[in-house]
Amino acid sequence: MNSPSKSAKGKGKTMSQDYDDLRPIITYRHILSQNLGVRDPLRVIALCDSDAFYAACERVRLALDPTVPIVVQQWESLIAVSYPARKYGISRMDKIKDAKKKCPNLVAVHVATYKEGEKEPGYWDNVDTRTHKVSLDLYRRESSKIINVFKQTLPNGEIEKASIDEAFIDLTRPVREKLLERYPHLATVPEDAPDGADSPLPPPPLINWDQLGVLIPLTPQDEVSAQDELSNVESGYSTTWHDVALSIGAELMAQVREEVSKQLGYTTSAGIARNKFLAKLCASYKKPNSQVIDRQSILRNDAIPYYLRPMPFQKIRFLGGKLGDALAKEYDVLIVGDLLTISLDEMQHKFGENALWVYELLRGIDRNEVKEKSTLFKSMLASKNLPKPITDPADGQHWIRVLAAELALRLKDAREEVPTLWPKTIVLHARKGYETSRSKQAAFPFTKNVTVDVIALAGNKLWKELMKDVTSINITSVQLAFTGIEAAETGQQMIHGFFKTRDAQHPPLKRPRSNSDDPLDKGVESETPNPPERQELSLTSFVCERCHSRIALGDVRAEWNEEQRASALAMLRQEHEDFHFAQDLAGASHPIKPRSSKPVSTRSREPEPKGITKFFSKK
Ligand code: DCP
Ligand code: CA
Repeated sequence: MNSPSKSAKGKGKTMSQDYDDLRPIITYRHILSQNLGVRDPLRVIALCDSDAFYAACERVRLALDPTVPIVVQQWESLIAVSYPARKYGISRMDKIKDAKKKCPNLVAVHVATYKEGEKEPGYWDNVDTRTHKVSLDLYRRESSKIINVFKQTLPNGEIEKASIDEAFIDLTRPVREKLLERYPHLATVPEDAPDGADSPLPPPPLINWDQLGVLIPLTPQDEVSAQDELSNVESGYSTTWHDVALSIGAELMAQVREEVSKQLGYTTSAGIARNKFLAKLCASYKKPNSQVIDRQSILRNDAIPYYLRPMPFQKIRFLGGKLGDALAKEYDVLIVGDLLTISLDEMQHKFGENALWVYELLRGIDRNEVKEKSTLFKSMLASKNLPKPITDPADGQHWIRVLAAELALRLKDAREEVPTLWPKTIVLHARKGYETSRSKQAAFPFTKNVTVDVIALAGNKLWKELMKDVTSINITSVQLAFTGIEAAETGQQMIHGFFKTRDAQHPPLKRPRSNSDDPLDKGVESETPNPPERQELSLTSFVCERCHSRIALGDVRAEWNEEQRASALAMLRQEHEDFHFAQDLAGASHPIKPRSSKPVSTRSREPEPKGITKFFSKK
């Protein structure tokens, strides 16, 4: 089934043996299988990424015309630049005053912030990092709305949120349904089929790719003509059933993206290919620095070699960083094509058995599943790096209130989806410089209505304990977190009743450590307890939701400003995510070698990484 068919030629060029799985023979058994796994030869995966996301959220919130040049700033830096603003040469690297020089009628929105005394984040005048705290709540909510449109429009698609503005969509099942609907003759094995269900499908129809998206060319020379199927036919290209599946996937994605645009006002870019790796890669086809937005790119299997080969491999996300460096150094090479000459044995000899996933990635193979991740996170963290350190213990309360407001809002939003959520523990961390932080924690009182006041009260208590017996302080970072957030499950209907009726008839179920009187005021509060995404930019460490380790910057330079630290941390986070990705890939290729999935809290408890995983930061 994996052997290349005779027609495995693109434009008369010999397809190298390196890419030998591009035209698998597809049989009736394949198309009729209910079990659409990662090896399904008709697999179709999309990655959808919102264009200039934070800027688009602010544009929609302000009901501005899409042609208005708008940027989102955080203090003096830009964090998102709309495409009309990019026309003026503005990029994320610019400072706000330079951006305004480039485009005098630029709309600059400062990201919402929390400020003391306010329950909700807002857009205030005179925001100051010394008194305010960034809120990404709007972007999280809009992100959830987009995911919900995906889910409604594609009830049979599997959707995995990949970041605040990206999601993978497994289109295999909805595509299969459409395929059988459109070509009903595929649903029955013909009586004269030589090998019964294992007979290959009849030849596929020609495809009209017009309106379906940007077709990534089969060869560099095809750039211009590739949109036209006729030219492919003339040049000897023969369509495959996988191409048909991709074209149906493209139709579905066009509908989904149209819905997002119609219902919410966001444009998106998508990549459609046979797996996650390729979908993500081709979603940004020609995107950097270009004005092309609101479009989707399609990567046919036969286009994979020509697309991947000339690519500088260190530009590929997972092959950037230390692993890419090591490969480049070891083999003195630059592009994917160069690495194709390295045998699997050789790579495994140098980089360990798990090098198989790199070997396969270079050949456009990725067997990672698209899996919906639980939106439930066990903890919520609000944190602030203090440009002006706290030296008087009495000043801590200002920040506790600000952080409490964020936790209150996030819990409120989370409870919109799961009304019975409650946090078991509240934790306060305070750090001096870049030393290890001190922390105190306590059981969080059971309260129906988790208001800013309730959280601030608990936080202040911890603060006082932390400051007890301390004569001089110099706190540069405070974090307030809920941990052990759980939803009341079956068997606890009383809790449901309690939350629903909002009266005091049912006393709160006995919870360990419950110790407070409820201020039984109105209003059930609630958000998706999203991972602490980019709001943690100003920290020097983060807690990974997957392995529960705290990942800290090893080398924080005193002269770094907030942005430099933020960018170092963002790189560290990316690297750590890549580490997990590498593990997943290794796991997918080598199911016999899973790593312990036990949560670990410190680095020292982790076994030493082997082979390729050592190139990814897990600290
Ligand atoms: N973001 C951020 N800091 C960064 C990178 C991104 O705060 N260093 C935020 C702002 C972005 C959002 O994340 O709007 C999504 O990031 P993308 O890299 O997808 O960038 P955009 O969506 O802004 O632009 P593009 O259209 O190029 O995807
Ligand atoms: Ca984006």
